[in-house]
Amino acid sequence: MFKRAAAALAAGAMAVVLSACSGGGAANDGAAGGGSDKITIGFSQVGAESGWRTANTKSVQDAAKKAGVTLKFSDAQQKQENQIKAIRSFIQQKVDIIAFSPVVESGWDTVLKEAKAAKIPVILTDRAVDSQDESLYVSFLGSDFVEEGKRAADWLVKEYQGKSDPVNIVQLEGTTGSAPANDRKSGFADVIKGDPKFKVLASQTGDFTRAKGKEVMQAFLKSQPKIDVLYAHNDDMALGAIQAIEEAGKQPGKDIKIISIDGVKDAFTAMSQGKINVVVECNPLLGDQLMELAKKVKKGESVERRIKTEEGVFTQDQAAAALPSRQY
Ligand code: GYE
Repeated sequence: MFKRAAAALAAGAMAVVLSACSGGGAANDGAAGGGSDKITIGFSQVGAESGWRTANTKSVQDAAKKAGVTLKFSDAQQKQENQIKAIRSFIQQKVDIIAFSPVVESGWDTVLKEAKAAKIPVILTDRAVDSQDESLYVSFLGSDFVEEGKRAADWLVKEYQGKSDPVNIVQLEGTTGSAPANDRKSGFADVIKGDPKFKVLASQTGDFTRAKGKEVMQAFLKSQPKIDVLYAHNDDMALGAIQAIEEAGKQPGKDIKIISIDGVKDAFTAMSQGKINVVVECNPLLGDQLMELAKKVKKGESVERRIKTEEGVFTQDQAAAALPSRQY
């Protein structure tokens, strides 16, 4: 049984490799434009660290199927070296397009230059790179994380309007060096710096996971005598922190107000129970847009360099009503 499944898998992998060779092979040198309509995309995903990421992976896989795109999917398990390896392997396989969501912002120039030399266009999805050379990728599709951080802080400013007591904040940061962690932190800081009553007492990475979010929150609760607000860079860390807060005998959403980002179903459930106060939405459903973009790039059409996702902000009074229609 297992052997048969393995053989079928191997045959499937061979078929994928063969179709990739005939699609993007000698006829057009793997370059954008020309050739057949068939597209092969090599997609290097960050990992499976969060509910957001799981929804994003599903969206990309489903959309590829729907669009008739051959998708070579690789999970980097949150490691940049794995992503670099995956991109090099996509280059060797002469895929038509490389798409990836960079785990961190820095350190991509060398491998992106290799892709450029092989004439394989690169689309950034979800997260940006900090490369100065803009010719290294054709487009960046994803959210505005600075804006998300600002929206999180805007809620806080409103919530404490007219009050002058200090507001003690702890922050759970996303993966160190990642675009969403950097930008959500700076967007938030930019807004609250206007009022000295807002004090960020402690800020540490929880790597966008529930387990780490819980662990770091436990440490915050031990080291900080009074915490008024938790700002978590994603829902999974907020959900982990909620466990830590409850285990410490405090009420999340009341004793400690919680601001989170993403808007996955579990966070909406927690919000409808009063445990999260506000969620800034970040949409993971990028698959259809990515396929559309890839097709245009393959045809040699010009595409926008920056495509931003549209998203909102949800408060507790909206949570219960919005829950049934959440898609992720
Ligand atoms: O917020 C988090 C995930 O890059 C926007 O990564 C994404 C972030 C998302 O792990 O949950």
